[in-house]
Amino acid sequence: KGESGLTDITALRQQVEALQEQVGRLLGAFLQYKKMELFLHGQSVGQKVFKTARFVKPFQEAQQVCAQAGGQLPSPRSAAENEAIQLVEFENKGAAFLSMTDSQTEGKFIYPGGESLVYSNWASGEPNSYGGNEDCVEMYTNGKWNDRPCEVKRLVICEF
Ligand code: 289
Ligand code: CA
Repeated sequence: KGESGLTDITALRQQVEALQEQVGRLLGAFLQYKKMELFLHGQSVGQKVFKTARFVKPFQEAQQVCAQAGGQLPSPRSAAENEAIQLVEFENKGAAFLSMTDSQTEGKFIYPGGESLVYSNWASGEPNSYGGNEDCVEMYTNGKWNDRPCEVKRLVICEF
C-alpha cells in the first residue's frame, strides 16, 4: 500500500510537469499569434481587441461583417478604448462607425444590448441629428464623435 502510494505521487508529479510544459508552449504560441494579429490594423486595450476590415460599409452591413467574424462594432467605454480605436483609424486614414444608435428613441444613444452610454466623446455641438436622420455614430480621426446617417459608408472596425 505504502509503495503504491509513492508510485501514484510520482506519476502525478510527472503528469503535472508535462501539463506545465504544455501550458508554457501554448502561452508562447498565443503570444506569438497575438503579436502577429496586432502587428498591423489592430489594437488591444484591457480585454478588448479592435481590428479593422480595411473597407467601408453602411452601418447595417458593417454590423453584419463584425457579427460574422464573431465580434461586434466598437463600443468604447473609456478614453483608453476610444484612443485605441482612434489609432486604428489613424493607420487606415478614415472615420469608423461605432456600435451605438438612437434609432429606438431620438436623442438617446444606446449600445446594441440596450444599455445607456457609460462614456461619450461627442464633438462640440453633437449629436445634432442634422437633417433629422442621424441615428448612427462615426468617430472622426481626431477621436471625437458625430451622429451621422446610418446609410453613409464608414471604415469597418470590429471589437473582439
Ligand atoms: O450631413 C451633415 C454632416 O455632414 C455633418 O455636417 C457637419 O459636420 C455637422 O453639422 C454634423 O453634425 C453633421 O453630421
Ligand atoms: Ca451630426
